[in-house]
Order: sequence, then structure tokens, then C-alpha cells
Amino acid sequence: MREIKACIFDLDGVIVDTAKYHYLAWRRLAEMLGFEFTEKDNERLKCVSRVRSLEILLEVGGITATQEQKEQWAREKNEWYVEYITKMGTDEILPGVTTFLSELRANGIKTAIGSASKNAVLILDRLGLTCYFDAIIDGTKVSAAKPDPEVFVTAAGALDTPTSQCVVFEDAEAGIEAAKKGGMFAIGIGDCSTLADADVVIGGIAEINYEKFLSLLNK
Ligand code: B16
Ligand code: MG
Repeated sequence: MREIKACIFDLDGVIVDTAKYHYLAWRRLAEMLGFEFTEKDNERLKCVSRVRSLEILLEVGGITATQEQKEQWAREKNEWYVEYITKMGTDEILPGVTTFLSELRANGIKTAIGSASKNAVLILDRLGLTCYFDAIIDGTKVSAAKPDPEVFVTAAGALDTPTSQCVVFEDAEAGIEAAKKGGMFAIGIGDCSTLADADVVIGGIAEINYEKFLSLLNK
């Protein structure tokens, strides 16, 4: 049986659905710049860094900009986004998350966040979830974006656990690729057709408890 000592969670799409707030803020920026940014366009931004997200958005709008303008727009978008997430409450934690985290910790499994977001600390604080994690590795602590494994490898290091004894929970293809490159067991959250490289795929954390989690590891 695979020996697992730690679990690393992506934030957006696994613990909480912040993608809808990213979308509201990016759409507002697109409106300001005079073009429409659809939900389909927004799919391209999942798991992508803020700077890269802005580049994709400008590509959609056919806009070229100076470095200074880009920095200003990224800053404005982030201010709107922070305005939205500051209003989030504990009812926005995705189903089953708090119970599962408690169960893992009660069974001696260490827990960490591995997220691209530079707002992870604020989000976890708003949701009252900070105390459920032994380490928070986010966009302020790493430089390479997923599919580079840096964020997960750094999280494993912070938990003092070999990557082979870590499980990653991820909802994005690039995140699954990052986990596999880092030598970790990857549990996809979402759809099997898009997360084909994951070791197993589940619909959401609500589908598992500690016992079911252990059984998934031997698949
Ligand atoms: P920020 P994750 C990612 O979070 C989001 O999926 C992605 O859409 C966002 O652009 C990125 O964080 C950066 O977020 O602007 O707050 O730094 O899925 O890695 O938890
Ligand atoms: Mg995600």
C-alpha cells in the first residue's frame, strides 16, 4: 500500500470557487477597454498567473499595450477582485472540504495549499480555513507557474515530506501535470475527459472521506 504523509490542495476550484470572482473582475477590465470577455474566454485563465491572464485577455481584445499600462490594468483588476473576495463568507467553502481536512489532520496527515494566487492568504483568512493548513505556498512564494512543479515541490519541502509521499488535489490540467512532474499522486477534481493524466478523478471533495481517500490511493 502506498504510504502517504501529506496532502497538498490547489485553492481555486478545489477549496473554493474564486474563478467566478476572477471572471467578474477580468470582464470589468475588458468592458473598460471596450470589448466583451466571455465565460468561454475565461476558461483559458484557470490556473494561469495574473500577468499571463492579462496577456490572454488583451489577446482576446486584440489590444497591444505598454508595460506600464499592463501593470496598471493588472493592479486595477486585482483591486476589484480583492473587493469581491473580501465579501466572501464561510458558506462559499466548497462542500465537504472542512470535514475532510479535519479528518486528514486527525489521522496525522499534514496539509498544505499549493496555489498560483497571490491572494491565497487573504482568501483562507476570509473563509476561516488558515488553521487547517500546516503550510501555505502561493504565488508570492514561487516564481514558476504550473505546469512547473515548483509550487507543489516547495509545499512538500515545507511539510518536510518526500514528494512520493504527497497527494495533490487539483482541478486544472496544468496543475495535474505539475503534480505528476513533481512525482506526486494526483487526484483530479472535475471531469475525467479533461483531467486524463490524473491518477484518479472525483467530482469534488464532498465525494470522499478518509476511508474512501485511502482506497483511491491503491487504484
Ligand atoms: P491572483 P489556483 C489561480 O489559483 C487561479 O486559478 C487563476 O485563475 C489566477 O489567475 C491565479 O490563481 C492567480 O491569482 O491574481 O489572485 O494572484 O487555482 O492556483 O489556486
Ligand atoms: Mg485551481
